Amino acid sequence: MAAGSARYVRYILIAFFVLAVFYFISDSSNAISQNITIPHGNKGTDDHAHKDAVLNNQPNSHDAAGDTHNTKNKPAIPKVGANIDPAEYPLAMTPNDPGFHDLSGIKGGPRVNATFVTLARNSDVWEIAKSIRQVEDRFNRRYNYDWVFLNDQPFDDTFKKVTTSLCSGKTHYGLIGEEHWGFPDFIDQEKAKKVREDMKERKIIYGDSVSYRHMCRFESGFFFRQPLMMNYEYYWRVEPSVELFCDIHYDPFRFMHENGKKYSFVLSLYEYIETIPTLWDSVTKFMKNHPEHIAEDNSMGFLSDDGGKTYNKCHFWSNFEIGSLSWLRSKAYIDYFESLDRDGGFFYERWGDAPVHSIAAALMLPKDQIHFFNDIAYYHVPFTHCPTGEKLRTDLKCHCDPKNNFDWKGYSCTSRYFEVNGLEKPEGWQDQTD
Ligand SMILES: Nc1nc2c(ncn2[C@@H]2O[C@H](COP(=O)(O)OP(=O)(O)OP(=O)(O)O)[C@@H](O)[C@H]2O)c(=O)[nH]1
Ligand SMILES: *[C@@H]1O[C@H](CO)[C@@H](O)[C@H](O)[C@H]1NC(C)=O
Ligand SMILES: *[C@@H]1O[C@H](CO)[C@@H](O)[C@H](O)[C@H]1NC(C)=O
Ligand SMILES: [Mg+2]
Repeated sequence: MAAGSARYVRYILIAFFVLAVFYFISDSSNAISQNITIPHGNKGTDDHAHKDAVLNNQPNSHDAAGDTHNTKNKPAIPKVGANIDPAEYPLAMTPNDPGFHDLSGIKGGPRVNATFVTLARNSDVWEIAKSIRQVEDRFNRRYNYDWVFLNDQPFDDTFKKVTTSLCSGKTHYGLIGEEHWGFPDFIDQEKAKKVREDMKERKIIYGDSVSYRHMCRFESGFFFRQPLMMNYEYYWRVEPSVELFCDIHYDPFRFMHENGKKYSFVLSLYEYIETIPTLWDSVTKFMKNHPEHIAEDNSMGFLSDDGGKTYNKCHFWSNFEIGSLSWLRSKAYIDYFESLDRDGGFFYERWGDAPVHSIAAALMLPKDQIHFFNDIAYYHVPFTHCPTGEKLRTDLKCHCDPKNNFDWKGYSCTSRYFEVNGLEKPEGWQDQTD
């Protein structure tokens, strides 16, 4: 009897021990055994339930699908999140920095409060799919930042299914309210219509389009205050049909955040003057009414060749932007947008969001808060930014033809940007001027 009960006690102890070991293993490999169901279970929602989405730290399908679930061969799951000391994970910016060449798995270290953002129609689904695939392959598969999609019409199931399947981070879908996509009441509809007819006759690109104007006004003044965007501090704008040609080895959001950058670009050029004949008058009026918003060390030299009297039409191309949402939500930027909006040029002309953003950044930010990402190679029809410097291109496994690089050609404003900022042009630029 006594011997028998001792045996039972032993069995019970062993059972406990086995359970404890099992629990320990399953807990330490929690993220793996959770599989992709947990992160994906939260994806594709329209609601604003954001819970743990910001600084999201779940491994994703790329991680889980790529390997077997063999914990022995699996590298430790990197620490990822908000509360990690950035000093523990220095940004590897050049090939000589430790960790630069490691592009495998989920990158450890902190994440910035940031998201990708795309304005698109349902019919753009396959073109945005191409863009997403490249952004994920070249960068986001290792970082898993969220992606916000915005539309003036409800997104359909195909759009949501396709984009959610391609994004490694969480996806959110927002419907733009009428107050952000339509004619404000102070616009004279007849006058606006006459302008469109006239521009159509003069064959000005998108000159007769109403929706293009709503799009430009939305991107100028409203995307950064959509409810879904209020959950973030930084954004990276991605349009349908764009390409990324080089690996991105470090987190550009972290670069922006840690270096105090508020706006960035890869391509710059001259605007068609027919679309903005009175934009500079409007800007001049704003500067006079709000001298308090003009930065002391501004980039007026980028915008004007005569100290501000006239606009030289230089702007950063806004279909690519990584920037600060807090800056766009600041009183300075809102005062600027509202002042321009009242003057009516989004409808009585065809002001683009590119010159609107660029003029704001150049006048209201100190020079050193604007950044040129030479190492992010990019294409949006018809222009290419392919990094200058053969060593850089091979280090980053670029697949762009350097002959197509637009930076140093006559119609680009990037040379002027370098001059205004006293920057030295990258070696080899002379070979790409035509
Ligand atoms: N939801 C929605 N999105 C739009 C509309 N018009 C444009 N967009 C989006 O707004 C962005 C800019 O529009 P684009 O048509 O690419 O304008 P663009 O870049 O000046 O011109 P392209 O050279 O044709 O690319 C893209 O992300 C489009 O998908 C619209 O009417 N509704
Ligand atoms: C992983 O996910 C698949 C499909 O969602 C499910 O069938 C499987 O049981 C999951 N595995 C684990 C370990 O949770
Ligand atoms: C991210 O930024 C938004 C907007 O400022 C803020 O409301 C939110 O609390 C931030 N999230 C985190 C985790 O810091
Ligand atoms: Mg476009």
